[in-house]
Amino acid sequence: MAEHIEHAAHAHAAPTGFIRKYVFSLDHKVIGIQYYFLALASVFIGMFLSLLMRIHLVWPGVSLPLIGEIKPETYLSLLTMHGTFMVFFVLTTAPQSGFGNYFLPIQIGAPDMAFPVLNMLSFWTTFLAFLVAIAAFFVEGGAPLHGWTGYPPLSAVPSAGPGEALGADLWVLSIAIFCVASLMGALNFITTVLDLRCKGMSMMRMPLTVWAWFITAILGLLAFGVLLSAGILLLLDRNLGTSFFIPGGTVVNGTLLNHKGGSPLLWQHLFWFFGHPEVYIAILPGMGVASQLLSTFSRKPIFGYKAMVYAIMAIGGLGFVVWGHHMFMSGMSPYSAFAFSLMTMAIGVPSAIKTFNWLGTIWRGRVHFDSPMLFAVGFVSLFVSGGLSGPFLAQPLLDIYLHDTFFVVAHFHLIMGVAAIFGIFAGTYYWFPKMFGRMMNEALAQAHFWLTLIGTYAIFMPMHYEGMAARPRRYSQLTEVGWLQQLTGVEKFVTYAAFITIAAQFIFVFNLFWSMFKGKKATDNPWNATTLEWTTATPPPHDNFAGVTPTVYHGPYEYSVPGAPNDFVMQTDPTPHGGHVPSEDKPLAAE
Ligand code: HEM
Ligand SMILES: [Cu+2]
Repeated sequence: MAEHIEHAAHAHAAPTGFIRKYVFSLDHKVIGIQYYFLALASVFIGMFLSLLMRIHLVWPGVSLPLIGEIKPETYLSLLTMHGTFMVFFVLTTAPQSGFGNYFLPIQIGAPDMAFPVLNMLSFWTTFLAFLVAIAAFFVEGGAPLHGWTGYPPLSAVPSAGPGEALGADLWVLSIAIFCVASLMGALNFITTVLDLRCKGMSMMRMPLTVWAWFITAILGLLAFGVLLSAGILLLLDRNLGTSFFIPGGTVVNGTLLNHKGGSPLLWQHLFWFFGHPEVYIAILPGMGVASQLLSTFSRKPIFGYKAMVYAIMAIGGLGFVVWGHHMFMSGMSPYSAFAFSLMTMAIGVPSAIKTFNWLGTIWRGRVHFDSPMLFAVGFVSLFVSGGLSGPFLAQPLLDIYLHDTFFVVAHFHLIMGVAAIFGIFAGTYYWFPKMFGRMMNEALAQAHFWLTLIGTYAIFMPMHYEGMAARPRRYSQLTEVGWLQQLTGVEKFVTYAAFITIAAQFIFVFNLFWSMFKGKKATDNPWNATTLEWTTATPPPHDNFAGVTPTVYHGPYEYSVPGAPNDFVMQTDPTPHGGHVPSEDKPLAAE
């Protein structure tokens, strides 16, 4: 009875009409799927823009059907919007707001998010930000040139170039709206984890996915507030004549601007105070998914659960004190540079703890290489490959040479871009049966995995060498530059690899939609996993557990427990099982 009252306080009646059910829905599961599809649309926009860039880099004069010739300024617009869509609308949206929305409440045994209306608002606000960003393509001058980092004075002065007038206003506006939406989402996630855990779900029994979403939400709450303020100041500089970021004496196209006293460096500090935590906002949920899957598909408890929790916290915390490593070239004092360098390398410690614990988890496990597991292993591989170049870039002396070269492009695509995308794929193949009630086609999934893994390495590995050969980034046309002639072959190779990798993504999309309607029917727990989403129906009912609040008796990763009847013990299993219990919690205390 008490459970029912508690339950009713957070529940809302199942809606009936199409609009309330699928459009302005309050159901966290529908909202999660909406975020997912927004990210899917964005990733195709982002990929398309990257393909245009790759084509232009090797055949600068070619005229494309419908698009025509790509001018140098168009290249910079493509670049800006590629980075913007990928970072904000894909990597911030799918792993956290998409999967987090759908599975966080279920994994902690809650009927919904703490604030369902706020949740709906945060999705539609994100959608508005998406529309405003798209609009930037279609206004006079087109999309802005200033890159996803929006450095002033270029981003602050409307006359600084095509795309820097209305296009740039729309860009800043879009980012600001996105920040508001993310702040709402972060509040909701944090409150839900703190307040809505079911009986027995102590913090130290939460799946690592929940930990990752929780810490990511805290990072978001701190980081997006700063970017929002910076964005508002930038809008003021652009439209109301203030001078936060524009220094006195700035001359643009022969005209002396009427601004004084501002500092472009102020923007860099504010932006990167957001920007570095942002890369963790993108990657932490993927780490959660990888931990969950490596344990499930190795049929072994996660190695060092508590160490994994503390490592996520440490990465999150240290993430706020390293932003200066993006600014070694800004003329900062060598003492500050040394401090930022030291702090950056300190992040290597919790990152290595996570990596070794992942390896410890699969070590001597009975590993099943189903597609979710392949992508989880791919995630670890990309995270390590991208991570190894980090300590090089963290050395101010080396960074002075490598900064703004393709070495950096290689580094961040591997560790943040593609690793996080692999986390999204892993989550999709793993949770699709629960979300849509059917299995995805495994043969197509395996083909998708191998093509994507080999393809991304083929695209991004050679970029390290290009960077070391001093090929600068954010330049539209370098085919005529003497010392870069020797790279023409590598450049072509990368572009062909991009063609193949992007083509492989159509296998994924086909599989996604085909399986929704034609896939094999899924059971409630197709992977024999232990966490709460696998205890409920497939797909879950409107209030997740059909009116019964679950009670949790076990940690999240009790696989191959000696004496237990199966090789997995569900978190809700009330029966005692003999032998040693690997969870760090006492087995049968439901608190
Ligand atoms: C199909 C895979 C991809 C290809 C072929 C690709 C290609 C490129 C290229 C050619 C550039 C421009 C480099 C330059 O001239 O400086 C770039 C920049 C960038 N990409 Fe990607 N990319 C891909 C996927 C991604 C993903 C998944 C992300 C997610 C984080 C991402 C984020 C970025 C960012 C943030 C920039 C920098 C934009 C800027 O400098 O303002 N990319 N990418
Ligand atoms: Cu950083």
